[in-house]
Amino acid sequence: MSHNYKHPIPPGIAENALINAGQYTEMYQQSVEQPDIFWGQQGKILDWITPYQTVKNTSFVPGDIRIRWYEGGTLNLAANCIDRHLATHPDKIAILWEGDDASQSQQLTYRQLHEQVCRAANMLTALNVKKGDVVAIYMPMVPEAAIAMLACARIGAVHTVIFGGFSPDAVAGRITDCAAKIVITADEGLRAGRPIPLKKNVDEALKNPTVTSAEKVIVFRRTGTPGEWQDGRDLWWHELMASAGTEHTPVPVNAEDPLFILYTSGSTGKPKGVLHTTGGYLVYAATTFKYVFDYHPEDIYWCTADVGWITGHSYLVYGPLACGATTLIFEGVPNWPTPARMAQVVDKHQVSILYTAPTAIRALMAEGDSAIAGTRRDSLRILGSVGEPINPEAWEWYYRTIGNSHCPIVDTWWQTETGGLMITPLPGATELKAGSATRPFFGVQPALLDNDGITLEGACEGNLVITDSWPGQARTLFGDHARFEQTYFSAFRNCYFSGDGARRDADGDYWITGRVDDVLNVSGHRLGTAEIESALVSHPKIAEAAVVGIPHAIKGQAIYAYVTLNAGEEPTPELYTEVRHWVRKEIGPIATPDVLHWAEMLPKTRSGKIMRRILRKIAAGETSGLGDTSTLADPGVVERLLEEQQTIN
Ligand code: 6R9
Repeated sequence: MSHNYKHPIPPGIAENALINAGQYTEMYQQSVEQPDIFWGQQGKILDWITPYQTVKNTSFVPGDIRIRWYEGGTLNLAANCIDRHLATHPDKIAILWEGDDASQSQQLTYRQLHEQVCRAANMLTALNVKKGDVVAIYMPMVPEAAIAMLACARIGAVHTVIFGGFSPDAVAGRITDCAAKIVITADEGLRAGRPIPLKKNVDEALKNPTVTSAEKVIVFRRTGTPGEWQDGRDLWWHELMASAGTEHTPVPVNAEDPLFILYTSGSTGKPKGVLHTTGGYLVYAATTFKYVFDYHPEDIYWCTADVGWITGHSYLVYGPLACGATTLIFEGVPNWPTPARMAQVVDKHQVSILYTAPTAIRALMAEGDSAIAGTRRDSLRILGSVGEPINPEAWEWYYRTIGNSHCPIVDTWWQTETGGLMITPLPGATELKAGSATRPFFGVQPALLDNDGITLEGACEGNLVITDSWPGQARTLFGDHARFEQTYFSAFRNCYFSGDGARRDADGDYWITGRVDDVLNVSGHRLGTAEIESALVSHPKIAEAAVVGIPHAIKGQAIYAYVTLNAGEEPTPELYTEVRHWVRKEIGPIATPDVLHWAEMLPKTRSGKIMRRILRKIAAGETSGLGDTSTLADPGVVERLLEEQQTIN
């Protein structure tokens, strides 16, 4: 089957969808021709305390990068996600929680969520957290993670959620960078039956002398094993919550007041603190949620992303709750205790919209029919994919096996920096092609440029940029607007550069080809090669390191690290294990190199630049097409590396 084969919209979908093909075309046109009118109208998806005066005030001109939406408007995010639904559906389930162990589950209605978030807001206020203060959240996938985020938003505090898989050093770096005053964590997390020592990691992070801002640690009790307790600093969540009041008036904030900072990897240096503000972000999260998942009030929606990533922010918590939906939070992993766990959760909770990642789909596909054993999945209506390009084989399997060939798949391309979905099908409007993210969402103007910045027309492949602002766009990098301009607006004039490459076919559909910079995507997690290299060279025995990605059947990409040892050091099997463990400790398990290649020397140009293009080819086992190696300082080095090429076992 050709990869350009179009799947027609499955029967019954377009008739009942919020947007059909004709409406998409009309609305898209208005959204780009008259953004003020279009987004002015869409802004009404929220309740505003003071109405906005100026819808769009943005510029992508170098030296004047300005991204402001809904200026003059004031609102409260938590009130939009909770309080306003109390009038219409107080007893609807807001959060449905499924534990790692299937015997544990929990339901929180909007009324109950309101009470919890009010208590948590009062708890934070009692600890002297004020509007604009930063709170770090390092939590497992429990409702309290969402409650903590919403409580921050309710009092105008800024949260930074740190993925529970990050190491103490990575936690310390983030807390220091944004000067978080409070850390909210759990004693332990639980995944696939294994405890994750979150509180112990926080203890270790806070021992780091660079961390001076964190005054208190609030500990949610999940397993009952918090480790060492530091009186005066450590406080139990359940004790504070029990003594906090259930009444709380949401604090009005300006549309452009910060909502959260989320650290993400770039091609250079330390992780960047991507800053999102309140009004535009929530309008965008809510509208994209509503239209892209074709949300209907009776839906049960499940996004499998961890709350520590942008998908967890926009589509586990904020988008769905702003729309008054029921969102399922799953603590565990899709293939434990059986490969059919994901399908079982779908049946058990009658999930109608499922949003997951290609890496999970490929892992289940590898299990064959046992991934769906004993399940029906007939509650499903819409499927979604996010995090990395989905290969057509995985797409077809998802469509046929999980979705019983009757659910459209929305393959949503977007990024931490975009706040919400950017290029994606709409269920009732878009014919699908396996592996294509298809068309831009309302207000999104993609373009493909060649390396000289020339706009390419028609069917072509190039660097994916966006030529005008949209409400969900990140406003800056926390504390470093110059780096924001440099990273996203300097490669190509007057547009936002995504760092991705894409192809556009003759129908005008987009196919994302992956990162064109030094960012890896391992199981849907973004990792900078520079970050891993810097962790490697901080090991006392390592002189130099270069990290590249290689194709991997399940993870998408695997991490291949070339390592040069200091003179006199021997590459032993013990050191191999130790170095992998070192990176794990420095960053976290997701960054552990799959392969170490002990290299006597790295190929460099005469000016000393490491030739990554060549290293990528050698790692992938490509012996031909290495291109011009004559500029290398020592051409013989390539031959030697080729002989020692390592494979993943
Ligand atoms: C939402 C999220 C962003 C990078 C992005 C791209 C890749 C995400 C994709 C996709 C192809 C899709 N990516 N969705 N590539 N098709 N549907 O994942 O944010 O963690 O910041 O990663 O992920 O390479 O640039 P983030």
